[in-house]
Amino acid sequence: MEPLLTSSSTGFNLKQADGCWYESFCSDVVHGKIRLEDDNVCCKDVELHRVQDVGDILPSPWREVSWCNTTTENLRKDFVSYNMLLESLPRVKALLLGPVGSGKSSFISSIRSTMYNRIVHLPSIGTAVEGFTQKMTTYDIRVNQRGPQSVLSFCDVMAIGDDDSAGLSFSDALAVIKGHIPEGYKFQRGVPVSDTVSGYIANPTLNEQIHCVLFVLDASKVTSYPSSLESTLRKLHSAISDMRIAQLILLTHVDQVCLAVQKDLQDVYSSRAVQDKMQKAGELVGLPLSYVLPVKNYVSRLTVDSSTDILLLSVVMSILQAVDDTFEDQYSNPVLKSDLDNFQKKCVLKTCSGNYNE
Ligand SMILES: Nc1nc2c(ncn2[C@@H]2O[C@H](COP(=O)(O)OP(=O)(O)O)[C@@H](O)[C@H]2O)c(=O)[nH]1
Ligand SMILES: [Mg+2]
Repeated sequence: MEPLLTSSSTGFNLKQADGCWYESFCSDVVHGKIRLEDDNVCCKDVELHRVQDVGDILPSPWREVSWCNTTTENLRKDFVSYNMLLESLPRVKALLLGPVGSGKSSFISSIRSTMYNRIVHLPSIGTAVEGFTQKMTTYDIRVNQRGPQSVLSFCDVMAIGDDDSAGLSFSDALAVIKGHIPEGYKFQRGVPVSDTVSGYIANPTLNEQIHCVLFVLDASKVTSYPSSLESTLRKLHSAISDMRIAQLILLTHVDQVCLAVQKDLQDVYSSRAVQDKMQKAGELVGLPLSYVLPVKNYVSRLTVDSSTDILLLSVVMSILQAVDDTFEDQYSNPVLKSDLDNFQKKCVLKTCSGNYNE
């Protein structure tokens, strides 16, 4: 009688003979002979239950999300009808900053996919070692493909490197944030942006500068990023805080750190692995967990789905609210055009050295 099923970890064997099932347990060094006194117990019916390791799934989610189509629709409506606190700011510019392959370009196409209700392919996505995105490119987000422009746009730039000599340098990142860099500028390693660059914007207005920085990190790599990247991120975080510009952390690839989340994105806030990675992402930059937003970009699906859209649209709403939160204390309310003009005058910057010319 050959065993039909053998489990080496439990010493469990299951056999069938003459229409009967027989079960037995062999002794092993770990478990010994622990279960049945008699071997080859004959059973009429055998029910097999597989006990999965549920350690990774928390008993209840730690952030509440209502995963239904109504939520997606409400988020979409809230986004397209959003009125910025600063009414005279026509467009919020969010900059994506992160290492190569963290999913910056994929995130932009994912947001467009959500809005167009179909998968959008941008040309600059891939796995080139040094990153595909070399140029400063601004992507507007329309409410649908031929519809009006929303209040939000994203700036994609060269990836930040493990240290200042590779990728976007610290001073170049600050120059982008302050609005000195013209659209289409091609970054060059080892050649910092200066005011001799063609199209250099010497006196950027509030509309030309970045209003929110999104640090984009890959959940499957947050525990293995080099410490040099951590110090670059922390330095940027500190400089951006001094400039009173909103910042958030976007944690991509959450589908790659937890099998349950890969199968069902709705487990994202029940997954201990995702929670740990979010915690780690916050620590890398130096921001609290509430600033960390998990997403799964559209990279393999050919159609959009409601759960993915909910996380993506939640990021969009968080950006707009974070920008409002940072402006709230800088303006009287209601916001007047004169307030904006005064603020813009204050924001005229001398150089890319990091200081406002107050
Ligand atoms: N599984 C998974 N793959 C992703 C995700 N986001 C991006 N990718 C993949 O990661 C790679 C790099 O993405 P890309 O957007 O070009 O990164 P960038 O260098 O930061 O612009 C591409 O192959 C994407 O398909 C995600 O959320 N989940
Ligand atoms: Mg890119």
